[in-house]
Amino acid sequence: LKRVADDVRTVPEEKAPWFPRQIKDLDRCNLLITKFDPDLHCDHPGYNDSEYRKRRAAISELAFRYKQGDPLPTVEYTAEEISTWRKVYQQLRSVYPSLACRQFLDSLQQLEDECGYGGDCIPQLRDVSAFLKEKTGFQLRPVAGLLSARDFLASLAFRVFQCTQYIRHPSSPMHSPEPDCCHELLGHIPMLGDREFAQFSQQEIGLASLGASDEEIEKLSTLYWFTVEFGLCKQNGEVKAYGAGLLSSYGELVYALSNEPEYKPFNPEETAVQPYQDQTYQSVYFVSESFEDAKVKLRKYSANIKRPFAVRYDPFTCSVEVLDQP
Ligand code: HBI
Ligand code: FE
Repeated sequence: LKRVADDVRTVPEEKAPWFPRQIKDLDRCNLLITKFDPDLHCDHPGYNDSEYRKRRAAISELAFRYKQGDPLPTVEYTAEEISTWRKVYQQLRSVYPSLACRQFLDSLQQLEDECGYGGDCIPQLRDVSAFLKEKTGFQLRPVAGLLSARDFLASLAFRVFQCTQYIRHPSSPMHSPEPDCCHELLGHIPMLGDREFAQFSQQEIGLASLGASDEEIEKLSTLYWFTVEFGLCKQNGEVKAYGAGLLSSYGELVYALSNEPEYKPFNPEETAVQPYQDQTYQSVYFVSESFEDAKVKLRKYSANIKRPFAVRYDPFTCSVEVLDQP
């Protein structure tokens, strides 16, 4: 691979959409999708609750003001918020041992032992980020809500996970139409504490997305949906959940493993074009033969994404090098 110097570049990648080259460029990856915003959507459980919306706005403000490198903001959660967290935590915790994959369980145990996870308080992003940094090099960044797929995926290339800090409305503790801290802290964080999963998120999803066409982003985002969010895998002859959307929603977790929905073998070419909906439970789930199998197949898929350039992450400078095609 030959490195293309900026001044002699024959501009192949300038035809590609802009993408972050340095970790501080993530300050520009902030396109929010207002699809589920409680201020705008009358079926959001918080729509008629002005106190809730005010609280959400205050927590969003912390994310809007955040710049890469700032200390992560802490939130003093109210008794009501902690009570919502406790309900979610206790109900999910009781079914994890039988329904969650081994990597998730191992990592959650460490979070309980070393990072204060439990029903009594909502973990702070600052503590969780320090934990992840030590385990897998991932760090957190606060975000005000659902981000565009392109911006969200790009941050993974830098081992940065964009994390919401508000909590779902107390009227519906078992489900949230949008990501909230229960989804992030219970669904995503334990998996990001697994080295293999962290590597796969950065490499096969994050780096693969940089400068990709809109069509490719759409497909990667669908793959993300059916793996990182709703993936199932076999372990010791049993089907287990590793997707964060499942591991943070009691109702859907039980449903997904109930034999009621349709199951298909995970195959990236097919999975990437499977239609899905984000309003209610999935009607189909993709099952991989093992955790390893999902990784290997996704790696093969993303190696075939066509781009006029290649990218390589330099962990010393936290930046992405752009290389001409080998
Ligand atoms: N934004 N904040 C946030 N959290 C997510 O989990 C998330 C997102 N945007 C898009 C997304 N997830 C995925 O569904 C894919 O589109 C990448
Ligand atoms: Fe998610």
